[in-house]
Amino acid sequence: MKKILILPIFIMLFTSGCSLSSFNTSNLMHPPKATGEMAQIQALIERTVGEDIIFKYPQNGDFKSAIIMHDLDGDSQDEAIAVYQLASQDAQSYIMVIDKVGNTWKVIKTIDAKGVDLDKVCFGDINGDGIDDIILGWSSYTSYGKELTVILYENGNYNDLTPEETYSDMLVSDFDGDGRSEILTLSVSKREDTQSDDDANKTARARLLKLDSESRKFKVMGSALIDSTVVKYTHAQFGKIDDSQFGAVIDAITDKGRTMTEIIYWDKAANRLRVPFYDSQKLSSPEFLRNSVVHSSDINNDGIIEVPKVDLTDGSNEKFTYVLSWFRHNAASAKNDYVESLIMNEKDSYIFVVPGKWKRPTLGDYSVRFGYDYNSRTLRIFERIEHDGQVVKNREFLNIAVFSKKEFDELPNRTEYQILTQEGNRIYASIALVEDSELAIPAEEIKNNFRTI
Ligand SMILES: [Ca+2]
Ligand SMILES: [Ca+2]
Ligand SMILES: [Ca+2]
Repeated sequence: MKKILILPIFIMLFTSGCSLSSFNTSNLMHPPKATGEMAQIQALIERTVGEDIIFKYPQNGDFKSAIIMHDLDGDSQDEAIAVYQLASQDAQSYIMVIDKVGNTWKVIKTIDAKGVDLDKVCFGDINGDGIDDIILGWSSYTSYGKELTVILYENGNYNDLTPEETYSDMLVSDFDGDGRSEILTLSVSKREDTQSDDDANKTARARLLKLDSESRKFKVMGSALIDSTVVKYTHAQFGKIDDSQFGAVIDAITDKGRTMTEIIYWDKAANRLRVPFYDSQKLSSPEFLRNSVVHSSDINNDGIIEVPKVDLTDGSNEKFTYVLSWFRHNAASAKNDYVESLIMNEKDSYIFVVPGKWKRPTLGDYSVRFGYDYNSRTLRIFERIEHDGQVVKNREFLNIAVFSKKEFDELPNRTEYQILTQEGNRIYASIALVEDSELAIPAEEIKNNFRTI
């Protein structure tokens, strides 16, 4: 069953890596001509403010269109928000809220925007009335200075508030479980921009902002240092991090071009924001640092987000053959629990899901080590078994290799191999090297866990 779940998800991850980058570079400035309701809304905007306008498309986030539809007043019908600039004006954009009254779209409110270009639009119930409010983030020329506008729907009016905080990336969700959404802001280190390496510029910070209904101001509910080597947050999601804790799982790129993951959650009992991977000595969170762009994801569909770790196989190079392992963070124990792993062999184009039996600790203390031999294109699998602290076995017990048909036919011991699959002139085969391995798995399982990519 595991195999069926993990293989498609894994392939999806890799292909989505490619499609993501092509999506980012696609030119969003030329949308398809609006039709239906969209055309009516666009016509209304142009009738109201003139045709010479520049629509603002959010550069990041889930909503990337010029006119965003969302139920803003709780009537179960979508209203529309549009951000635009008048071609005749510099450095001023406007936010327009449009509602369908009867059969006709009407402009309900126009607000002077805080910024010119849109970074991100999010929705969340900031004031706790059960209706989503609008959170807009504005682009900035610095990587940390993006400003926020929050538009609340109150007593039939749309009122805008401006939190004082700026951000590099943000996430809107109910972090403390009180039914109201908070805004998590992430700010990268200012070191790059200011060229100043003092403490204030060196560190990066996460802040959790909550609306105080009395003062109508956003208060910093919690604040914590986060990895200071991050230059860009690439993938922020909110969800379950273990059986009982919700939190943000954020993948990011470091100044060395590596991928890392930060987990940030609200610890209700301690009343504070927690960043479990952060190492205050290193000013970074190296726990899940990796060279491959693999994002955190609920890899096994159990509703909990797993975080990937990438280990080289011995003698290999990450670009070709590596072990991709998934962990879930356990907030109570502050440990990372192993979930699944697989071998990714990009050189020979296959993946091999590490059998459940090789998970520790089912047979006492053992570990499985993977090596890759370039010349023979062989994945070498070693077992190391300890009993009572003594190494009792340490040996190579299984190989997976790829051959041309001719090479395979000429193998003196080819009858000892099990053919996993044959593609064109390529034969993928496995061979058990010892007969009494405690880690031996049935030939059928090897075949099931193997897949070419
Ligand atoms: Ca609300
Ligand atoms: Ca909340
Ligand atoms: Ca999961």
